[in-house]
Amino acid sequence: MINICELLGIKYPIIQGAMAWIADSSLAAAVSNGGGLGIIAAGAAEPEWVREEIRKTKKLTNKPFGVNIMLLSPHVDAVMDILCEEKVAVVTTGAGNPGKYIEKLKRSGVKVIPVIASVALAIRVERAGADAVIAEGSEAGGHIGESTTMALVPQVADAVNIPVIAAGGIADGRGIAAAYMLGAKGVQVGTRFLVAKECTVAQSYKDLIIKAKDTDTIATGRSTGHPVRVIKNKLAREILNLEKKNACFEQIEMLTVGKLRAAVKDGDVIRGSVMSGQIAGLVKKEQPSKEIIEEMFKEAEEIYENRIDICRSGSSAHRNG
Ligand code: TUI
Repeated sequence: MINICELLGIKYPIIQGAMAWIADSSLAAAVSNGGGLGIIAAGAAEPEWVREEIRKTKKLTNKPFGVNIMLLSPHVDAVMDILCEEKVAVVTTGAGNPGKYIEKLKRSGVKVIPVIASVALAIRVERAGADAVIAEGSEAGGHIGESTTMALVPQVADAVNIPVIAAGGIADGRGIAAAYMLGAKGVQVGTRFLVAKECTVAQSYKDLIIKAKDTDTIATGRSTGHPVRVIKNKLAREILNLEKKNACFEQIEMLTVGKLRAAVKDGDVIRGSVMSGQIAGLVKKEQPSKEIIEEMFKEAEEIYENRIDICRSGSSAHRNG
């Protein structure tokens, strides 16, 4: 099976998570320059914004980078055309099945790596020609599926013959090592890059992530069929209250319109939507992207070198220990 670093032309098998409104040319270029695969998050942005960010990134790095398309965006078709025209190295997709776009992307020389939250979708996108899949567990921030990373990754790894990249709950070397033990060949990391020096999100957003503890995130929107993991703030509590009262889809949607932008751009971390993974409690300081990547892989390698024998009393591993 092809190695992720060879497939993508990168030094470390790490992809930066796509964070809508947040991951722009500044972060994408820094991650790619640091040896990972930087990603511009197209989210639901206007197509011309995406083209501009691609061109800015090309000026900031000569390394490969990618663009993530959120498939619920009203601009998907136009953004797909731009990605083919600009010959972006890699496209990751989220929040849907990218099947109908895969052939065109591949014909334009673009590698396609869908983010999936189930075995069924992993199999479908492999058949449609995906180069790899990102198996994202529900520990992740933003729009999530039902399965945890621990349960999803090995099941996807058994079901497909393309490389599986683990996502959700990974923010240090232990997370990387664990992902590999589950059958992953690479990792996607979002929450830790939120606090990267080159991440342009509002400082109050970064501060909230750094302050967060293990139990500070919650999934809102389960009742609408679009669960989203966020930091528990005033907005999250209001949404959860509405859901408890069985409010209709429109009422809940109305409360969330423009709220991610409010948190990311205006720094309103009380009434805005502060998307974050459960691993925020492990994220302690702002650092350059390159340092984050190097630190994570150094930790993972140390774990590998000093690997602890998994032993039960009387096993040979224990006796030799
Ligand atoms: O897409 C993400 N994370 C995101 S997208 C986003 S923007 C947004 N904001 C509010 C509501 C909705 C989106 C913020 N975070 N991660 C990848 C991901 N994809 N997680 C889960 C899925 C997913 C879920 C269901 C993919 C496919 C799917 O079903 C498709 C099918 O047809 O089976």
